[in-house]
Amino acid sequence: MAHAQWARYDQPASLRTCGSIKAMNRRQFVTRSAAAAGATLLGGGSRPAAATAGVDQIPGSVPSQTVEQARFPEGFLWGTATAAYQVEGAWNEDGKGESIWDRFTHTVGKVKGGTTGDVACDEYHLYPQDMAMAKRLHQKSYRFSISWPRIQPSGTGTPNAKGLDYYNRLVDAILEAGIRPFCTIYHWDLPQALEDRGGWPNRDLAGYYADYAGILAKHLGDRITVWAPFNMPWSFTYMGYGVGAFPPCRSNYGDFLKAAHTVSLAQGEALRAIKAASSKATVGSAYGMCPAYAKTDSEADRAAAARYHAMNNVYFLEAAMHGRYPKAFVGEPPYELMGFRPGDEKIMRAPLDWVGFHYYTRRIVSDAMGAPSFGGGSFAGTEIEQDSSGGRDPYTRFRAAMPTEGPLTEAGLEVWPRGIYDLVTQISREYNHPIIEITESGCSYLDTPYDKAKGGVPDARRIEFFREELAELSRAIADGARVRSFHAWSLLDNFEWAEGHCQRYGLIYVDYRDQKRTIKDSGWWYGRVSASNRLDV
Ligand code: IFM
Repeated sequence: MAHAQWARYDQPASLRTCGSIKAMNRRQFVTRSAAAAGATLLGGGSRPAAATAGVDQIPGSVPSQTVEQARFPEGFLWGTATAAYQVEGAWNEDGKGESIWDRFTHTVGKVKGGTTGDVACDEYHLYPQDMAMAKRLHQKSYRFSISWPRIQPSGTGTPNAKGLDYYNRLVDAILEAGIRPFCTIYHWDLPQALEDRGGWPNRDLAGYYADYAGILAKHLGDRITVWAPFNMPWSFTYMGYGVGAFPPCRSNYGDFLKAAHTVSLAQGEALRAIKAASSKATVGSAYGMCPAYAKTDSEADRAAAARYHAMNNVYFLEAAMHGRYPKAFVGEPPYELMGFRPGDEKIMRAPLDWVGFHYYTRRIVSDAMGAPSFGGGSFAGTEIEQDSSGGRDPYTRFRAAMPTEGPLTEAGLEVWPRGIYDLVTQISREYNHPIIEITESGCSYLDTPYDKAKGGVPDARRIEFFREELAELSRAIADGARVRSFHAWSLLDNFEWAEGHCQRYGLIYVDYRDQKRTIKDSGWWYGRVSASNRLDV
């Protein structure tokens, strides 16, 4: 069955211009049917914030008193996050090999606007000024990723000294700025040579990946103590192998399951390789998560929401913590399709030292057992699931929709501050109160430098987004969640995957014509928050 996103990607990139998807910058005051549904799920029994607010309040918004009273603990790690392919550029410099994203973006028609990450934010050369800006904004943590093909151009073998040198210099610059370096080992840029050997569905990649992780820990582990093996493993396996929205553009559910299983094995192998190479290492995660709210209070919808949570939120977490997969499927997990072998549970098991996850938006989930056919899922951007009417696949049998009750960002994601409270408290409950790092959260708005604001970037909607969401996070902390950091996505506007330069998530505006950086109003605001641990600044 054809997926909706192909219709868009099949158009030449020149026809898919920035900003044409939807007019999303609106406030929606109309309460829609999902509001009631949102209250029915996720345990805890508390009412959504909107229900406690005044009648005229925007659905999902947080009362200003909660914002004013919010306080974060002394030593809280305020940070930002980026990813190598999205910011570095220098795509073929100093011996770097080709990645699957180089191949994808160099294929006509794949990226909106026809842009590539060849130059991106030129972080490869401009990192000293970017770290100086992070310092100016009182940052305490910087989450960056390493490009595997910069370290091992063909995915295996002797490391490329010039690639290692770059990350040595970067880590030194981060530390000199008084910031904690937080390393994501893999944020989607697989060496093309490994895709040519079968990609993630090939379980040999678990071993190659563990070697790569061990090289990093050996060379950088004297200074980096915080490691996340994979950024959003569900997303890159599903979008790359399950529905083909991302490279390597395969759409086969079996390939997705195999890829996901290799990644679970790789996660476990990598944890052991990192710890063997660096005694200072702590290992956690950077999973993408969306709190799942059952569409109705029916048992079937609640069970579907639980399957969504198992598949999209905790599949890899459960594998690491307990050496098993959670109940994501109707019936037994399709072990054969996954390529699961006896003994794999021991390889997967690698209890994490802390749990990291992102929060952007939420999902409303319903049962699709009665669906006559399966849509196979369809995605735009990195987060938006569209047209789930038929249910996603024949194994999980749920529909997951993104509600539009709250306002939408430019990328079309619903703003729902309460979601972070629900998600953080749920993970805390389910995993015995682990240390939590919020590894990403943010919003795309296209505000630009404005001459009437003396060239500054007045991006009030982003400030509001963070203010309300962080107020909800502070409530979760007050209620006992052991959250020690928050990383805004992103330090800089950057290359937004298949959306190219058409989305801007940064606290710092980047003019891609000359690489000029301008700190947005939200960046200055976030700097004051970082300096004071409060939101009314
Ligand atoms: O830009 C992405 C990032 O790479 C992964 N998480 C979501 C961000 C915004 O879409």
